[in-house]
Amino acid sequence: MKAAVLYERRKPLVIEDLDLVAAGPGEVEVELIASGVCHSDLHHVNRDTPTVLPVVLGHEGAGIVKSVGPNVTRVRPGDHVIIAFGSKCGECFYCVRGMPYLCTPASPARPRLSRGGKTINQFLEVATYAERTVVSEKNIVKIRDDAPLAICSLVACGVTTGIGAVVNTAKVEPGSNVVVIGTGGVGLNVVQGARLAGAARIIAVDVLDNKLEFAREMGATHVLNAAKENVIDRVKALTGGYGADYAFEVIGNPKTISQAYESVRKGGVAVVVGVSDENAELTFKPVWMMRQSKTLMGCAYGSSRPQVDFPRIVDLYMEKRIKLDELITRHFALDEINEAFRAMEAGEVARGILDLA
Ligand code: PAD
Ligand code: ZN
Repeated sequence: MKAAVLYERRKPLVIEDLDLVAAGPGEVEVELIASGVCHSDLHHVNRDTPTVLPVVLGHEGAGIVKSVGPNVTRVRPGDHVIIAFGSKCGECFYCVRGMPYLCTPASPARPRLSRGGKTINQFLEVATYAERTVVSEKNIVKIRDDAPLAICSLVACGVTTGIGAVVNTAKVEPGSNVVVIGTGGVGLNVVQGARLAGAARIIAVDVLDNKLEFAREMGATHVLNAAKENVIDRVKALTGGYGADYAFEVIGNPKTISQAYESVRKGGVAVVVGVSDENAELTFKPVWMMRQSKTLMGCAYGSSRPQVDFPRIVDLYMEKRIKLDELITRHFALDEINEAFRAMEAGEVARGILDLA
């Protein structure tokens, strides 16, 4: 089966035929229908990270169950599924506390991909830039048959992370003032999460006007172009001089993390969603943290529990309470993955999606 392999950092992915194991005990083979293209994948191309190469990237996938290994009870062939990324062992310190987004498994997943007998790693144990994948049953979330499967692939990362940051991590209350810094594929979902939570003002910040247009469509009440305006001054002016109740950083840059922290009022909460460079450092004066009683929090995977959150998010979409179609600006074939990365980096798309079927 075909997949997109990263052999070398800062080099294009290579489309190759790989060998995929048959689903073993507790594993499920999925015929992938689509995979969203997330900036987290591109970070591993552009940056030096702990991810071991060669690797098949992609972690925002949905598809149809092709076969199941022994002892699989959650799904059967033909089921429509969204694949949750990262290990989800269900047994570790974090999983048993309801925090599968921090899962720290006792043992790693077995190698499932190879070429000429040499192992190729699966990014985040899922590797969705491929025609098929084999993953643990625990990563598989069955969804309703009437939901459009390709569009629902975005629920596997961007939508769940963005909405989850608002609803699960920060627990934004109705009437809050919210700032979202960086309104790309994930930030746009923070915007719609804030709308869902009943935020009064949703202030979208980006450096590209087309992203700010997308943000308006997803529910932003105000937009700021950080390349042209002073973000902190404008946020204060829009919030009675106080600052926002909540700010979300959805880029992964210490400068914009500081901006998020500065944008919130005394007692406010700044949430870091963006993934910064491995060696990036943040400096700030902690005395103000005390004086202003501010909170700075991290947010992995929208603090989500995929088995609970994915079906809920799909229901919200099917009831037209959230928008997913509008997030998809362009479709690409698997062998256009490098072009999809270029379009994302250039800021041309809200979200790009690979059609894999
Ligand atoms: P994206 O490229 O679609 O969006 C990033 C946005 O930030 C773009 O619209 C840019 O124009 C904008 N931007 C860049 N610099 C600035 C700036 N200085 N001021 C304002 N806006 C700016 O990426 P994405 O939405 O796919 O991902 C965003 C980040 O979130 C990225 O770091 C990714 O790795 C991270 C992420 N985190 C999780 C998680 O679990 N926490 C999950 C998924 C993605
Ligand atoms: Zn992602």
